[in-house]
This record gives sequence, structure tokens and C-alpha cells, in this order.
Amino acid sequence: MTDETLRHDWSLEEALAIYRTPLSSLLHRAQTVHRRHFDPEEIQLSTLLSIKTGGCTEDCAYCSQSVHHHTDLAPAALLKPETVVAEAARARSQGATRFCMGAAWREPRDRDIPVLAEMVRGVKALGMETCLTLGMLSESQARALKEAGLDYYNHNLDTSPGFYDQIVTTRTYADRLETLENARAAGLSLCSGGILGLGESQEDRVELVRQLANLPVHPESVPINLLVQVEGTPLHGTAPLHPFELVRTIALARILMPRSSIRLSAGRAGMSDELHALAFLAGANSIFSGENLLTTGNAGDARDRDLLARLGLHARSQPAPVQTSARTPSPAPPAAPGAAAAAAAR
Ligand code: SAM
Ligand code: DTB
Ligand code: SF4
Repeated sequence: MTDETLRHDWSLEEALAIYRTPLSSLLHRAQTVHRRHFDPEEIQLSTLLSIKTGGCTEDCAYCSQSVHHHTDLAPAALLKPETVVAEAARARSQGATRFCMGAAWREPRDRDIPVLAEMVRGVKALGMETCLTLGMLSESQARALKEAGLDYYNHNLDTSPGFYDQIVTTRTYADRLETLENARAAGLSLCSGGILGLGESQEDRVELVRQLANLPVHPESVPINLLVQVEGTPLHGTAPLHPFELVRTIALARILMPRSSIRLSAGRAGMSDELHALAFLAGANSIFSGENLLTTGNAGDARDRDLLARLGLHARSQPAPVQTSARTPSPAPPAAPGAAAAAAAR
């Protein structure tokens, strides 16, 4: 069975065939892969904070923060490190193991790096994993942030290369790939995924996952966002995606990137408990916790506690051991029926 092998050469035809498998067989395959590599009852929680809000010069059609659109968002300057660290401490007290700091920038300037490094050092000192998402990043910027203790860089491919220019025109897919390369070269772990519900085709969704899986090293974390429709953005009013398409995309990501964390990301506030359950069955094992994402609302801690309890799932209590993202397949651990065995296998 090829599921256990980390492959980087998936063809579109192979990936489409998996995506279009009858749903129960697709879920069974995704679960089988998931249980080989993860504790099936454990969900990792990351909390987001917008450290610089609005006024972004990029024209991403989904985004509330672009100067090209007319949204109600109030812009805010870069937060002070002490404010950021206090928010991280609050997130930690609610069970988050990773703190993700997002800035509405095309790219940071070199002179922004020292204050960002200070934020990273402060969050790291709380014992949390750190993640930044700042737009395009040079290798030297990535190295400086890595040195400060940055664990993850989030930079999404968002959609397929073919559909990309209908969503963003101020940068290219190649720009996105270059930043991922720069972050990798600096030794950072990658968080890279996309958004569904932009009006893309099924082939675009499959191609997005294939692009991620065919990177030289799989992103350690793969956020799958469902478009949060924001009034004033060009994508407001887009026909909603059928939820099974989201579930299939998650399952495909789980099967093609067996060792990656797959995060059910933006859009959860509008999802039923049943859809959450299907997404977890499809192999999602991470969520954004907290009341807010960056500029829009999230499911919230009270609902998430209730949801996880009803599903018999629990939040991961510690950051995962630092991963080495091996290019070559390592022997898969035996199928682990219990939590302890699966945890020990990682
Ligand atoms: N400015 C940086 C960038 O674009 O790389 C970092 C922040 S940006 C808000 C991070 C990601 O959030 C985007 O790549 C996109 O995938 C996701 N995102 C933004 N707005 C969204 C929305 N309305 N619904 C769902 N996902 C969204
Ligand atoms: C990601 O893939 N999703 C997060 C995080 N990475 C930075 C952002 C979601 C943003 C949703 C819309 C908003 O709140 O502005
Ligand atoms: Fe700017 Fe990021 Fe929003 Fe695009 S997604 S407009 S780069 S903040």
C-alpha cells in the first residue's frame, strides 16, 4: 500500500481519482492513514492574533484587509511586543500550544524584523510554539526570525496555479513558492495550505493539494480554510461550497501528506457539529482556537470545548517534539488502536 510512503510526485489524475472515491471509502482510507501516524483522538490548538491589521497593498479577492476593497475594517498599527505576549499567555491558558501572529503586509521591511523577533522571543519564553505570517519573506529575514525562536512560517498557496490570477493579481504563484523556499532554507517548519469556496473548480482544489504534496518536503502544517465571506470584498456573495467538497479536500490532504497536521481553519464558526465530525474523520487534527481569527469571528472556546467533549476528542497538551521533515520515507509505525501507542509512535 503506497499510503505510508511520503511521495512528492503525485499526478493530477491520481489525486483526482482519490478525491472522487465514494465518500465512505475515501474516509476509510484517510482514517487508516491518519491512525498510522497520529493519535486519532488528539487535536492540536493554535490561536491567531492580528499583530498589524488592514491597509494591505495586495489585492487578494477574499481578504478584508486589502486597500483595494471597501470593507468596514478599522486598520491598526503593529502591536507592541508586550501586548502580543500577554495575548499569547491568555491563549495558552485556554489550551493553545501554538501562537500564530499575522500581519497584513505584502512583505515586512528589514527594519520591522527586530520587533518581530522580540515578539517571537517573548512567546517562545511562555513554552509555546511560534508562528508568523507576514507575506513574502527573504531568506535573511527568515534566518533572523529563526534565530529568535520562530518555529513555523505560514504562507498559503491558496488555490491552484491556474486559478490564482483570478484571486490575486499583485503577486504570482512563483512568488509564493519562493517564500516557502526561503523559509525552508532558514530551517523553519512550514504551515502552508489554501482556501476553498473561492469559486474554484474541483480540479483546482485537487491541484492545490497536489502542489503542496509535491513540494520537496511536505509542509508540517496544512491549513484548509473555507472562505469567510466579508462584505465589501469581491468574493462576497460567491456560491457556497458543498460541505462534502471540504471533507474530500481534507481527506486528500491527509492521504497525500500522511505525516502533516491538517488544520480545519477559517470558516468553522458557520460549520455544524456534524461537519466538524466528518472533517476530523477525514483526517483533520488541528484547529484555530479562540474567539477570533485575524479580523473575523471564530467558533470560540466554549463551543470548541463542548464539541471536542461530545466527539470524545482532546486537545494536545504539549507542543509536538520538533519534527525533522525527512525527504525519504521512514518505516511506518504499526497501526495503533490506542492513544498511548499512537503517541509513542510519533
Ligand atoms: N498577509 C499575509 C499573507 O497573505 O500571506 C498573511 C496574512 S493572510 C490573512 C493569511 C491567510 O489567511 C491567507 O493566505 C488566506 O489563505 C487566509 N484568509 C484570508 N482571508 C480569508 C477569508 N476571508 N476567509 C478564509 N481565509 C482567509
Ligand atoms: C490560515 O491559513 N488561516 C489563518 C492563518 N492562516 C493566518 C487566517 C484566516 C483568516 C480568516 C479571515 C480573517 O479573520 O481575516
Ligand atoms: Fe494582504 Fe494577506 Fe490579505 Fe492578501 S491575504 S490582502 S496579502 S493581508
